[in-house]
Amino acid sequence: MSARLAEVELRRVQLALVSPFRTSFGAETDRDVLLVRVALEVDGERIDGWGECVALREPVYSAEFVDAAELVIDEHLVPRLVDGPPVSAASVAGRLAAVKGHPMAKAAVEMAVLDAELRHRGECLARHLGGTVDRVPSGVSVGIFDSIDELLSAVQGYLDEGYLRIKLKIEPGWDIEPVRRVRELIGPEMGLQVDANTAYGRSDIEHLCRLDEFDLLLIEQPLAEEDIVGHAQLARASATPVCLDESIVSLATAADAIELGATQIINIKPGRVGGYLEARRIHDLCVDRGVPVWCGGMLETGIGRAANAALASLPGFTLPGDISASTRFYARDIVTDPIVVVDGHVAVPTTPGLGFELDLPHLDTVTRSSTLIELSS
Ligand code: SMG
Ligand code: MG
Repeated sequence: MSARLAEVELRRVQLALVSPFRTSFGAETDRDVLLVRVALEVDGERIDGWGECVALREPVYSAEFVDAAELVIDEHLVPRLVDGPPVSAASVAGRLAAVKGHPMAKAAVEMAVLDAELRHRGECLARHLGGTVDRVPSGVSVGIFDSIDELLSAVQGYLDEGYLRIKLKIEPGWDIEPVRRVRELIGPEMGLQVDANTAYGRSDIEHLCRLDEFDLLLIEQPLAEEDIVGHAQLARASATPVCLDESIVSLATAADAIELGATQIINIKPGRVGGYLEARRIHDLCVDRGVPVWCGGMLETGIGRAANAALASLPGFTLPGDISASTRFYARDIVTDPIVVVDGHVAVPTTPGLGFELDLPHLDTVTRSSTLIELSS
């Protein structure tokens, strides 16, 4: 296949969340999403593909943020794909490698090219990546509340919706007691895990070991992104498996963290590692090393969630992912076939491309800006 980049559009979409989502780094009340549309010209035919950038409005989860992602795509990434050899999804990462960092921006571009390429070939993402199941178990991520009663009522609602695993956001002052009470509510069998989004330090290791009594599946990213040694210390001290999220930004960081004993499970987020193809390489490495993985979430719309469900159908994804229903965050999605949870599972999309169709009239109503990038070539 010999494809040329014929057009690139950057769209900013604003979606209100059905309720605020509070983590140790702040509260999200709406999502400012950057979408990338590419038109590929293949054998005289034009085919559109869409990608979703998972960067948040502010650089509080990681260094990236959505304004910066839009700028870097416009001024530094797209120009590198215009001149030179034909464009293919497999070659995007290599062609963008001279630009340091910005994995979420790079991932969005690669995703759009991949979507167009797969649509052209009539192939779905799950098959392209090597997925082996037609549905994946669904977990839900539950934010921090003002009171334990509010937390328990939210968790009860998610149990009623059939989620198979609960993840609680924690921070200093909101950890042992909320976890104890939720464990009491959900019983000993239900999967439960916690995510601190870097809110603790090495001096908290003893305190974090108190979570051992709740039989958690894992503790996610308690310490700073850079603190690989601290996570290894915690992993030695605690019975709860340590799982890295923010620290894993590439195949190489994953390999190092495993070797150093800093992560016993890995949360794979395609945006954080530069795309779905790097995500698959991390999956393959983890299978090889016997490290379980699961698919994280960044409050994606139906575009990113469809692709995440496809990724999670690979055999190494042995733990439920943060692939909750569209209605967990959004009253109305921008796709015609939003993710739903049935018997605790999400269906793996089988349609060509990433596995979604856009609700274009609705997308237009939530679009705040749209820019066509000048392709000089
Ligand atoms: O997409 O269902 C989702 C949210 C999952 O908790 C989630 N994501 O650190 O894993 C994480 C967070 C990052 C985003 S918080 C605004
Ligand atoms: Mg996390």
